[in-house]
Amino acid sequence: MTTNTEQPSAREHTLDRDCTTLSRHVLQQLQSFSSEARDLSAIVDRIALAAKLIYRRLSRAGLMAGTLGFTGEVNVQGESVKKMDVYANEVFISVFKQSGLVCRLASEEMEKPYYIPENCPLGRYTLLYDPIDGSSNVDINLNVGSIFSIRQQEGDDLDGEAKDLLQNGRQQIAAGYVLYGPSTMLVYSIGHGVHSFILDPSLGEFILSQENIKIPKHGPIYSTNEGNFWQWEESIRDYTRYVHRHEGYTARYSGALVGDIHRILMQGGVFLYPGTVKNPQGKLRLLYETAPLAFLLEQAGGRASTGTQNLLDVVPDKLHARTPLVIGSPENVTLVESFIQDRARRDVEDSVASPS
Ligand code: P6P
Repeated sequence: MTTNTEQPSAREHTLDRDCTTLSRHVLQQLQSFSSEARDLSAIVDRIALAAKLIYRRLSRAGLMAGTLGFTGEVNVQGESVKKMDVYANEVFISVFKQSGLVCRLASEEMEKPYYIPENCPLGRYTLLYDPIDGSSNVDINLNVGSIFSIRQQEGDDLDGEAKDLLQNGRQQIAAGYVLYGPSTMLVYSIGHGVHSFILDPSLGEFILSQENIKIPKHGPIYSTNEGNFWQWEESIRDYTRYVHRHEGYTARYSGALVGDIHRILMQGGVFLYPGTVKNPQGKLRLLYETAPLAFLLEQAGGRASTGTQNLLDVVPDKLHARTPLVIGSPENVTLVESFIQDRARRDVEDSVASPS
């Protein structure tokens, strides 16, 4: 038997780690058992339940009729909807019913926020999420993810438009993602560092795998869809030409944001999805993609910007607002920004030198 003064045995240490579930970890992070701490712990636990349900479906998707492929619908983003998108979206709604926690859900898949009436009188939290990010990868059995952000409701939202969500990313109280890969991993932060949990299917629990993850200050990876080169601003082309001509860089891009970001978090480097001719504001959505990832990467010592503005300072004008994204190791993000600043300076000098 170990007394408090003795070091726990290896067996007891392993047992304790197996008992460090998400809900317990959140309370440890907050060092509190207040009602707010318990609420946040319960919310993260419900997100974990959603992740388990989505993992279970994904792991059998190829064997279950009616699971893969398209629904034939087009979502508010103008994107063809996958059956898995619909399922995952409904999972997040279902796990918060009868919870008394979350009144509103805002999703990539829903034009308007979804209200859970039985929760609304007292549930003062809003979940913003991308239920399945990178769903184009589902049918070819490559990694996909879910992205989530938690905000507190401000005011009574009497018109049901959830206008209080149109605030910058510093209003987030928690954010994270689930990576459905060789293992299913949940990475989250409630403002006290970044921590990862791995789903142990034999337990049906997410077990602590790494605490206080810190991104390398610089990394070799640049992650972007170079097929958009023809649509990019000249400054982004300048950056791309630079990494093509200098040793020490390697390209990695999966077409699924969560996996690409997780690689950057763990190995260092930069992910960029700049504005394009088709999407001048970029393709990625602020409230449930770029802002939660910016929150997380900043907590890990990284940086996130639009290329010209700190991502967490961006105030959306609508629920599905998009932003360009440059995110990753601080030195790598700064390098990308330097090309944008240089090009802007040269444009000013050119306009002064030869006014039109
Ligand atoms: P592209 C998936 O559709 C997604 O929203 C992100 O997961 C991913 O990073 C990006 O779009 C990929 O976009 O234009 O490179 O196919």
